[in-house]
Amino acid sequence: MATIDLRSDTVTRPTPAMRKTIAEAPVGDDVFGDDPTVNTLQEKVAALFGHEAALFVPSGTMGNQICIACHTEPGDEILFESGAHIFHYEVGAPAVLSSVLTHPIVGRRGVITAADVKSRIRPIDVHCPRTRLVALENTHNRAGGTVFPLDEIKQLYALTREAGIRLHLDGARIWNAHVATGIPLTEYGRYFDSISACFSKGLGCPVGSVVIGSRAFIEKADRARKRFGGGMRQVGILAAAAIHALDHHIARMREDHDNARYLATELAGLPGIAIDLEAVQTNMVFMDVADTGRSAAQVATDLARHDVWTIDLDWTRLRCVTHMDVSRADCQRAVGVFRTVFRGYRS
Ligand code: TLP
Repeated sequence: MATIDLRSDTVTRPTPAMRKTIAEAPVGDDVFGDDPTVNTLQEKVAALFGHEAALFVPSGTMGNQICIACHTEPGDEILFESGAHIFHYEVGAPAVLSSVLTHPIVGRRGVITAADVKSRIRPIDVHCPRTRLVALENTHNRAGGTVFPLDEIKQLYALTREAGIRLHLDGARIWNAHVATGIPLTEYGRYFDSISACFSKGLGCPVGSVVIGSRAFIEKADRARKRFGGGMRQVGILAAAAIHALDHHIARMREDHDNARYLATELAGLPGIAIDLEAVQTNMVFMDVADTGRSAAQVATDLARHDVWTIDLDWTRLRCVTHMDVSRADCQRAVGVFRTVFRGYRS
């Protein structure tokens, strides 16, 4: 049986049409700014978000870290929701690469409010680190692919303007938020000083992310990218995949969201699984399997024996992510496998 890989939307493989675009892409040396396909992509993405400029980068992690480095000085403090990717999954990079303090705030389904942030902004005082940056995540990965409400974003934007601090968006999956809400990308773009977005997740590209901001910010980001070793040469072959994905793979994400909803509603009824259905808003399904008396890692191993791959996030939580390479029929088969495995736990 073919494997159904629900570990992440990063596992997608380029489609034949995407491979053809890659093969035909005109290229040049992008460190010299000579790659026409990269330049087209950067202009296209800047326009999509209503910003002046954009910069193609190798990964979402590098995109976030470039932005943190450009907004801060050593000893500054950055605020974010406690489940943020930049805090959990970027290998301590804010401390190592930018020498900043990280200040996590426990939110609700990945959302922190202006009031949460306001009370944490440091006074201007010789003893204190300077609060410099607030980073939001939309959709929020560790909260289950949840959407950050636009009204809250607007209030955080107003607060950061008033306080003279910057607002960054880890928009690795901003496309999913856009598809789930119908809110235009330009509208999201209005409220952030910088955005990092990924092509290599639900959009189905093999590699690539982008940083978006003002022209002055992107000039600074270009230097940081080079310093971090992210200057790339004939990278138009990857930018071509991203252009193709923007043209063909955004609207179809609705299918991924429908598949996640299908999985969640079917699995929520199984004894041993607890799912917060309200948190299932895009292409992820998180479930707590503590009631099985087994660790999430053990459950993932048992499912994998039947060719259904999931990922354990901690001791009791398991994640399933839907994407381009998972069909409704695959989800139906996966539900059958969950039923078999969980039935086994009761006997
Ligand atoms: N997330 C990956 C893993 O790193 C956990 C995944 O499988 O979900 N921001 C967010 C919100 C992300 O979810 C990710 C990747 C990144 C940034 C980093 O992107 P990459 O992997 O391109 O560095």
